[in-house]
Amino acid sequence: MAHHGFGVSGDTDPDLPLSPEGVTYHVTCTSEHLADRIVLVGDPGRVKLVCTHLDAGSIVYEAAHREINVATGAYRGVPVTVLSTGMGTDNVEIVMNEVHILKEYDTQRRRWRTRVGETPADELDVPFDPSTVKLIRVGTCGTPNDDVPVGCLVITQYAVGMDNTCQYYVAPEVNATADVQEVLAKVRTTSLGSVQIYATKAAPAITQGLVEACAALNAKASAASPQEQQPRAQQQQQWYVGTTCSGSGFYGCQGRSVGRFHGRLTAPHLTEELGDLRFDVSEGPQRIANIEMENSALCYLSNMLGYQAGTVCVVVARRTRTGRAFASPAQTATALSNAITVALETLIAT
Ligand code: R1P
Ligand code: URA
Repeated sequence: MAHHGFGVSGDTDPDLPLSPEGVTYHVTCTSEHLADRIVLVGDPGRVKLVCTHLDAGSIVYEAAHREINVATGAYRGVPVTVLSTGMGTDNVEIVMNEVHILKEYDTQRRRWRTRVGETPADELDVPFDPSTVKLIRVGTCGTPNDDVPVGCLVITQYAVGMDNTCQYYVAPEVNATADVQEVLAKVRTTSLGSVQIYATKAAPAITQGLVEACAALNAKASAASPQEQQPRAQQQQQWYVGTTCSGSGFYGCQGRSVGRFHGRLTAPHLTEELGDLRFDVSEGPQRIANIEMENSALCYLSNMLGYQAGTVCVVVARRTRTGRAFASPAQTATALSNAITVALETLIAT
């Protein structure tokens, strides 16, 4: 396990906290150990689970600090880093800033790298292509959508931030498009009109890659001979593409009123209102598919940086007008294993 060297030399920049060895303050690794392809998970314990899907014996680096566990190995020979964010968009903000530092700050020369299309500072300055950074979140979520059962995988196309984390960053360009404005305007018609909200979009290539990987997973399961005992994780997997809402909490922020909080929420009918929305975007009619706690900041900040990001989540809670259910541990485990497979396949295909 790696450890911090902070405070050793006493010359750490408080606005760019890097140890003398180039280790960032929260994500405990150097640039060398952060692959371009990154799987993000909320639960720190899920890092080990994702690692079981990587090539045997491929883990070259592991570290842990607070809720952020890091492991770097390979999937089908391609380097991949698995990183936990912990719960919430505020943690994603920390991770995204430190991924940005590790990818684009030259710690030896103490300067930011130029990007492709910009004039290099000198012959040692190799221009960086931000689109090579690909991040896919593999999470769990609830759904307000009566078309979506528990155990289904939700693939994000549009993103709504019900948190305020990104109000501190100037909006990425995609947010000004008619499609994203359509999503935002409709969501503002709900109780969220009194809360600061924002909308953005996942990287289209990641959304498409996840859809194709789900189709390939099911084709592989269908092709297996009936006599062949199919592992549970290879049975047909349902998936759904839609808009993901991210809350800054799990309970009142997602319309759950518990005990003495009952009757004291500003948006008590949030799930019904979100479940009723219909968007008219370029890809066709679209609905809110799920509610979780990290995707909005991942997509917003990645769009600002030119990185490609998206999310696939297992639906564990169904809270719709027509039904309520919670997934069994077995349903969750099967779908999570499939979500990890489709995320890894997408990362190496795009
Ligand atoms: C809440 O239980 C947590 O689960 C979901 C939410 O986004 C939140 O982080 O995602 P993860 O399973 O990735 O943590
Ligand atoms: N995670 C969430 O954030 N919400 C749910 O309802 C389930 C999982």
